[in-house]
Amino acid sequence: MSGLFPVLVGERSALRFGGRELTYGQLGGAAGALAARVRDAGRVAVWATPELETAVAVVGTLLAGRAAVPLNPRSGEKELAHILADSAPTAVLAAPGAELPAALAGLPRIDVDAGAVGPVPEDDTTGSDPALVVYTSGTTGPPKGAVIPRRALAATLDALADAWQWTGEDVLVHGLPLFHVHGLVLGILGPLRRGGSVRHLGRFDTDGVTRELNDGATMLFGVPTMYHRIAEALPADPRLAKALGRARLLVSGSAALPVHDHERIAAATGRRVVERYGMTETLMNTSVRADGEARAGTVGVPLPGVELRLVEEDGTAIAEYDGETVGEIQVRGPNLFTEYLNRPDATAAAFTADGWFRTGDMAVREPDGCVRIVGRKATDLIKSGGYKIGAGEIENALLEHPGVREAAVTGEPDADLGERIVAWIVPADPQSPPAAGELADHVAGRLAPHKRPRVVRYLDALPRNDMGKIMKRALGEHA
Ligand code: MCA
Ligand code: AMP
Repeated sequence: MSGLFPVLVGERSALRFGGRELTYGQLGGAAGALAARVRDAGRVAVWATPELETAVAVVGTLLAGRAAVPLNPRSGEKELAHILADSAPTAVLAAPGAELPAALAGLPRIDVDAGAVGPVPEDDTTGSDPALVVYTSGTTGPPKGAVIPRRALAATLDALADAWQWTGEDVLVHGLPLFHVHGLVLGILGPLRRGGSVRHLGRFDTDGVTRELNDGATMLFGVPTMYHRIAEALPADPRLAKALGRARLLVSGSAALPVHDHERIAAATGRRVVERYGMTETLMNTSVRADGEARAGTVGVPLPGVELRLVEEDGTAIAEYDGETVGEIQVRGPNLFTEYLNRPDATAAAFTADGWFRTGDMAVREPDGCVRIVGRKATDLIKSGGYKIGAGEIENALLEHPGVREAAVTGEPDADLGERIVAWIVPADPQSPPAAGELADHVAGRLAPHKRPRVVRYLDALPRNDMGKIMKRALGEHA
């Protein structure tokens, strides 16, 4: 392999975070210097704040042939303890001055120096070597570490370059977090592999999008919540409409973008949002192509190199492209992860005997081959703000609160977040149930703020079937 980043020299802008910027030459120097410091490390954790240093840390780790474990800097103590015990990093890379929680105190800390200068090492790692371990929620239990090999990064980014006519001339703007595939792999490593530029907003807001698209940015990546907020802001903000109208490509992913938001954005800006479909374990599977017809409500066609099929409950593949027959999406290809770290059972369960990965997403194929996602197999997975959240891990956290006797967690439709997390609580003492805000803080502090319940409903008992299993569908009737 010629290396993941072919162009780490020259004066062209590689990364801009607010007022701080690195050219390709400077990025090569800083990442090269860091690579020399982590060459003998095992896996390294990266304290993934939305800053220049996170990008330098990940690029330097990859140049050294090591694997990076991005950490959500808002992770609560329980989540962080699990990730550290499971991934066993030998050091943590962080921006100088970043305050690290006590859970990280036992690890050697390496401050990332974005101004350092070192030689860019030869890239002698192979395609199957691990590049990233990204933690992702399942329906129950703590998150699992998806081990993403180097070849998957190259394969997915090159396939997207083909689908989106993505080149080194493109300037990407985004405000996504850097501890998931969307913001880190597509949003940072993507432009760097192409030799293009990325401007990160620090945090998403429509003013930042307007400013950057008016100042030469050509592409925007976001989750549906961000496009929903754009659609809401457009009627009162003609500058935003004009800026979006200038963009070459607006891309949405991580969850379904409602057709209503597609339509409002198209009507106000003349631009159609392109949807792509991916997953932490598979990176990107399908996309609407830049040279194809934009179609609201579909996620486009399989990317080059990705094999995709729809499968019935009994394992039979669906041959019809009839827009009606629903099956589970299964995929195969160089874009896939290799395993869940320390979880051979979960890895085995995720694949069919003949090597297809079971996504758990349900879809139909349109007559023109486009994939339309219609739902998910597991009702215990919630997509809120583009984050995948397992009901089980929140229930476990809630049950650790002394005021909670029983807990069940569901997702409810939400115009902004797609789904909002609802906690159904049987209080230990019905006379003084724990307040909703207290339970939200409890979950935010143990897991992560985006996993906190947005609504809490109190019940005398949870509806259960004869086997004692909670009937989540019946909970809706109590709303
Ligand atoms: C609020 N906050 C709290 C609490 N309440 N903190 C501690 N305890 C509390 N009780 C803080 C939050 O941390 C946050 O801080 C701020 O208050 C607002 O919180 P929240 O309301 O949750 O944020 P939001 O405005 O609703 O966020 C919307 C969002 C966000 C910006 C769209 O959901 C987001 O960034 N989503 C992106 C998800 C993503 O990247 N998914 C990719 C995974 P502060 O604002 O300072 O942070 S999927 C993937 O990778 C696959 C491969 C794919 O296909 O893409
Ligand atoms: P994650 O595990 O956080 O990487 O999220 C992956 C999941 O996000 C997929 O299995 C889908 O359910 C969902 N997803 C990603 N992109 C899209 C999209 N464009 N439309 C609908 N769902 C999506």
